[in-house]
Amino acid sequence: MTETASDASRPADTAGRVEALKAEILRKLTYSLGKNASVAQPHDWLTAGILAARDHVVDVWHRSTRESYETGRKRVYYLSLEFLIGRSLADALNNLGLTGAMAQAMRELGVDLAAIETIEPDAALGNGGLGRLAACYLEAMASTGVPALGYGIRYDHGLFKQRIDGGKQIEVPEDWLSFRNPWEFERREASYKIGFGGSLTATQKPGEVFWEPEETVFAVAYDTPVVGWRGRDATTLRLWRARAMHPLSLDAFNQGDIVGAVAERNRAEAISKVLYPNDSTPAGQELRLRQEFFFTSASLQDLVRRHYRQFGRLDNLADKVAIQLNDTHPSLAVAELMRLLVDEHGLPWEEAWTITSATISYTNHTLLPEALETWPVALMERLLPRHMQIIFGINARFLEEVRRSSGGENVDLSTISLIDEHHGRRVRMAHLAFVGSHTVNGVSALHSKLMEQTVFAPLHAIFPGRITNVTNGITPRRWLFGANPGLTKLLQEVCGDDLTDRIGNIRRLAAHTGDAALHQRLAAIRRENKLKLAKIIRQDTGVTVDPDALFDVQIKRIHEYKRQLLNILETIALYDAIRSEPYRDWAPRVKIFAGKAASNYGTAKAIINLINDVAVVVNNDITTRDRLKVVFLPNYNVSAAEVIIPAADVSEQISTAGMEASGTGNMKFALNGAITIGTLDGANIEIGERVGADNIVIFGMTAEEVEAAKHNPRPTSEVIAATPHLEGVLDAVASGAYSPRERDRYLGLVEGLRANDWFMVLNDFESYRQAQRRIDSLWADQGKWWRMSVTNTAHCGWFSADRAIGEYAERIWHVPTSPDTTAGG
Ligand code: 4GP
Repeated sequence: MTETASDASRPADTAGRVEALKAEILRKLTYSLGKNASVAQPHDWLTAGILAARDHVVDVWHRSTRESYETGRKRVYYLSLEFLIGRSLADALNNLGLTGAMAQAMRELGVDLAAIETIEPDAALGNGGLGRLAACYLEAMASTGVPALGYGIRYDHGLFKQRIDGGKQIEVPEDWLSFRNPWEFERREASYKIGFGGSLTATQKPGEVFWEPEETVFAVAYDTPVVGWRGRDATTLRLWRARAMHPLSLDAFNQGDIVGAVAERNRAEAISKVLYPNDSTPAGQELRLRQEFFFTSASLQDLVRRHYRQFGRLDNLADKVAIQLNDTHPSLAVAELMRLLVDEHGLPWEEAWTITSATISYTNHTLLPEALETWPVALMERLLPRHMQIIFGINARFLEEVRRSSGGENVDLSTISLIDEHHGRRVRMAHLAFVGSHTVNGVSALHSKLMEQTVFAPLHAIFPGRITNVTNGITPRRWLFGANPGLTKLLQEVCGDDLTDRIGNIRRLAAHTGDAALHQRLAAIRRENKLKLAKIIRQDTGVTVDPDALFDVQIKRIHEYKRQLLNILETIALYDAIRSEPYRDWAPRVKIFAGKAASNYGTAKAIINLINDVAVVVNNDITTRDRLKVVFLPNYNVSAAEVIIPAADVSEQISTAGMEASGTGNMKFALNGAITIGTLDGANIEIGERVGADNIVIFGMTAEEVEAAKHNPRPTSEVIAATPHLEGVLDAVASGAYSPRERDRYLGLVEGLRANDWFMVLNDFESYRQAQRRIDSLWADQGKWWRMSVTNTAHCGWFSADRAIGEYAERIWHVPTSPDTTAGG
């Protein structure tokens, strides 16, 4: 571990710091862990290091929370069912400016900091983009001085660990809490009752209802401080754990019913047991709804109580509180806030509604129909009777208002109703969130436009101006300064030391686009990063790859719309082409894939299998050995991304246009200097606008063309016949050329494609293949390649999460950010 950006620009009393840290670590080791240095294991050193770092974070945290409390500043509450945090130690040290001192302190104690950092569990309380975005935003709010709390669930088991066995994905439970979590603080006093089921009675007061739940569980808070850049501020991640009211029935136990004695406990604790995989079947749906209500109710009770304690009134809630719903999972917040205001605090409905809709805002992260949540009315009535009643109340008033103001013309009320009557009466959670929010945002310009034109078109017509766009952002602290210290150091040399405070200054790099000496240094840094990745590839897959080959990377959840299938089919075409013309000067390539498939998503799992099967054939073929390698790295997670992204030459962002809401991986790659091969989808478009059309490789159908093709599909046989190489590739896969021991393994996959090219894999194949050949010729001209790479880095500072948070703060939450830290580009 070397000195990082934050250390270097702070000439402090390093020696004194190192001594102090050493003493702190040893103290933690001795008195918190009860260990003597001579017998301490790596995990003991890690915990001692975390506890020592945590003390520094806590100092900042207390100051931040005290300040925001004393000044009565407006706070942001970010509700998210997912926080994909990853490891925290390196990030916290980096932000505190303690990386170098900690490394030195550990070294003097005989410990390698970099090595122990890699045994920190990778906290995976999320499935993918939406969860990682939440984690980036908490850090960015801490870095830009926005007082904030993130609310979520403290799952015992996060996203499963993935093993690859015989080419297939095997899911193994994740266990990040098994050896306690040294970052967190349990808050027994912050414990709330969460009710389910039961009966309703109207009280004397009009509109007020008394709800007597049939079942009650406790939500107990666990707080983790998140420190921002240079340790100026910290935000809080408050995660809820479910506990039973009566953990043990002694009666049952004494009668010998051992299982029955803990039944209530098991049922209650199941709520925070496991992260719910997305793309799931109806099985377990009730548990998912229980999770959603559990964390939403606990969070709202908590923030209302805090507000009331501080201000003694609720009419000013919207002035002091901004609630951001990260997708629809917490959209019961609309009904729960109404319930708290009307039933518990006795506010009249209309006033409660004004406060609710002035406080809440909602971010949409996907337009895929299967991901738009709806819940059966019958289930809601059974599990959350009062909330269902409130939702009916909101709906009735809303529809009445629309009917009145439109004079009954031109509005099909069934399209805007919160209840979908077509599919057995279901509550449309996105509509609930939309109607209950003052602002609704998409996550890229295209996505926000499509929200207006498609899924939300009827609501948009009624509330024009409610939809806005905030293009996603990523924290440069983790994804550039932390993950790529070599590049950061060079960038500081060129753009100035204060680059880390003002990422916008990265544009200064643009003046050096053609500097050959700079190119060489960049190439050397990339090569180092590639060597590091190559080592991991060898360890995890046994495949040896050449760091001088082009590293072509696609890492993300495995999904048909993300089109890993398109990538691997094109890889097969390339493999065939190299074999038929082995004498040609092929650019050596390593195709790197990583990602997890939802456990019940058969097609995604088949795609993983196919990639691995293709890898076996290609990697063992001596004719192509030096030109092409295919690698599937198991167990993709945040830490893996931190190593892979700085080593990438090409970033694959090849979703079917109109289907990837934004993407955030695309931003991380481009900022680190990889060249994007991508469709005109999500934030790719905005990356292209910033770096210029010559510095990104775009291919494929546009969102409009995809839409048109769906309505008027061209027969797939025609597409295949018109596309060179495609028939051969499909035949090879279907006939078992890559699965000789199970020849029909991919028959279904290929037949599916031939039957319906919903994701435009066949339609975009030729365009993608040509784009890849364009990549080949660009790579052949290294001067040009590095000019492109420099241009990407120089113009992607805009994708900083600080810019995104600045936009949320100004346009949605109406809270100030610290002027000296907002970094745009
Ligand atoms: C993801 C979107 O698929 C991705 O395009 C976007 O960048 C990310 O949210 C953050 O906005 N959606 C999810 C999900 O992760 O579960 O719907």
